[in-house]
Amino acid sequence: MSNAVRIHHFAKSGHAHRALVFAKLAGIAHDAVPVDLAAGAHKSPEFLAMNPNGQVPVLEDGEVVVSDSNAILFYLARTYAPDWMPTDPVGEANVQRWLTLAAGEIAFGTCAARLITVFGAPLDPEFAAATAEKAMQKLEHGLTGSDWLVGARPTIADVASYSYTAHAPEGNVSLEPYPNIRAWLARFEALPGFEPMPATAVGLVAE
Ligand SMILES: N[C@@H](CCC(=O)N[C@@H](CS)C(=O)NCC(=O)O)C(=O)O
Repeated sequence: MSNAVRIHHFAKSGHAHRALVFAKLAGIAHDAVPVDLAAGAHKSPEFLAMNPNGQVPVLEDGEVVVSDSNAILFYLARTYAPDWMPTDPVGEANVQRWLTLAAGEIAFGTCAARLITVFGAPLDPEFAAATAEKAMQKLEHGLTGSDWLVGARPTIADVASYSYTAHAPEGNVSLEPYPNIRAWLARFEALPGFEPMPATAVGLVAE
């Protein structure tokens, strides 16, 4: 039997990409299990038994089941990749600050803007654009004078913030005004093991 963790994902989900790209960057053996969102597979009884919220990503590690992308990053780092998560209280608190941004302004701004343009989601485009701009400004400021969001090496703070920020232009959120973010994205993409989320403009089609 395989010792690999299983990551249930959808190829065009930035939340799922967070979990997958982390497994790749950290060299964690994993099987990527596609979930056909277009067919409603994420609302099946089997899937809801793993995640009652009916959302990807979900991680299975033997008997352990973890849903929510940031929770998955935390679990994987603590279990298999300790270098990616500081253990001192200040470092850990700083990582948490960025996970909050990823679950806040990035999700409701940068991600939402892309949900509107790519998937036709019935969300408020003005709110999404304004919230995305707040996310961008916080990242740009946080990367002033430093290569990574927390400390001198990449952590799960960078992983959680990467996917939707890299794909912000798909939601008509320009990266042009943010040189620190653009340099950080390039640095992240140069890490060994990095694999991108597929670029998309065609909607909710499983790959
Ligand atoms: N807070 C969750 C959000 C996950 C999420 O929004 N997943 C989306 C794909 S990006 C999804 O599964 N949407 C289907 C649905 O909500 O019905 C996380 O971080 O994992």
